[in-house]
Amino acid sequence: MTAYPQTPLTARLAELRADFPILAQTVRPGVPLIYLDNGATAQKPRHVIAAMSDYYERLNSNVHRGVHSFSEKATAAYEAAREKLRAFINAAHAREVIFTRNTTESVNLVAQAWGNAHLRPGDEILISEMEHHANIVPWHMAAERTGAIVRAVPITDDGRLDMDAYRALLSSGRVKMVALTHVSNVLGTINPARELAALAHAAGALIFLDAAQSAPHMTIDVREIDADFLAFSGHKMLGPTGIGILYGKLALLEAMPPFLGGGSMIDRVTLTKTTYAGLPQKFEAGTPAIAEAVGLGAAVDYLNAVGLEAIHAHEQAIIGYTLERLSEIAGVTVYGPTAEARAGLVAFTLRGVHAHDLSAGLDSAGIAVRAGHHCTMPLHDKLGIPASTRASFYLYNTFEEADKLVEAVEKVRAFFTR
Ligand code: C6P
Repeated sequence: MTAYPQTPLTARLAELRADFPILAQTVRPGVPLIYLDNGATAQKPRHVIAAMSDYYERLNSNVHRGVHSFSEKATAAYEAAREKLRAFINAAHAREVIFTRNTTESVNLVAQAWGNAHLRPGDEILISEMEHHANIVPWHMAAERTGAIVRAVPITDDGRLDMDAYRALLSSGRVKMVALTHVSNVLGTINPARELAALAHAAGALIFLDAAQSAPHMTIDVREIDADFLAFSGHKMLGPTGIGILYGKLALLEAMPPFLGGGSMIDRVTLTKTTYAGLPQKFEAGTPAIAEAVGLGAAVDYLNAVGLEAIHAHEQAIIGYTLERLSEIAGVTVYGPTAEARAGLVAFTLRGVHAHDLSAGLDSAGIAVRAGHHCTMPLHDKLGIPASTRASFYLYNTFEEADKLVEAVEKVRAFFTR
């Protein structure tokens, strides 16, 4: 039997896995599910599912509207979830935590509300070659509206941000916003958030961090990073779909005009004029995703109970092991940096086999991975490949599953090179 590396979660893994009902499913009779598509969305523990059912069974009402008891209870549950999210990222005020639908909406909120108010022709927005489309397209749209220019920080050959090029781009003196991913959803690269923020600030720019792939897997401290804005999605961190977070520094959010208009975000409306509510309501128009906020709060409780540091260490050990084993397979090319600089995901290609054929082959072994461009077309262009196959791990994944992945890749290779 293989002696696998020990991680802070090894001893609890069976117990943790039992919390996730879907992990007991089979893909087809006799083929257990090996879920390695956590970068796309994570599975949900019973605690999250139960918190949402409980909300609907015992509390359901609209928030911030009624003075009746149930509305007050629902509002308290919704605001308690906001407080959990505040503590999760160590924001100074709960008012700095805005509930959105997902990371994508959070980026759009800032690109529109902040962008329209602050960007002028010739201003520069810095993104990077490793961004997800969610952190590219809203900035392109902002540039189209305002005459600002989007420039991209290149990546190095080993898939890190080119820090010299970043400094050089910042030195134009025209950069108003730096919008970068904290962790790449393809390369797995963990970018040096604090250093990126310090350099942006020294150049007079703000920084927006896309934490979609970091917040679920490592401790985030917005004050330590000194992030101006930071966004992530509930569904990638054991929570439900339909809820995400935008963090923004209080003064910035207060000075921004609203994003969407409607009920709940107003102070007073006449037939000719609207004045707006304070934070966070100003950015939460309409009935919000209440049960989803409660579910996300439960996900935060769960992650805290397991421990973000333990989760990160576990995933780093699995990714290190997987990278080593993948490198034994002829024709496999792995993209991105070495294990120490990356989160628990790996995108790779297999010579002569399209990513979709590879992932179909893996599916027949019960292994769920993602294939395609992963919403990072510019990155795939840069890498010179149309598509890749990505395995992304989470706290409940095992070394045995990593072995099964490697064995299945080897089988697909053998099949295609017969
Ligand atoms: N990446 C993936 O499989 P939403 O869809 O809004 O919840 O998240 C968008 C997003 C933004 N930034 C990064 C770095 C991301 O990875 C994602 C989502 C998924 O890689 C689905 S495309």
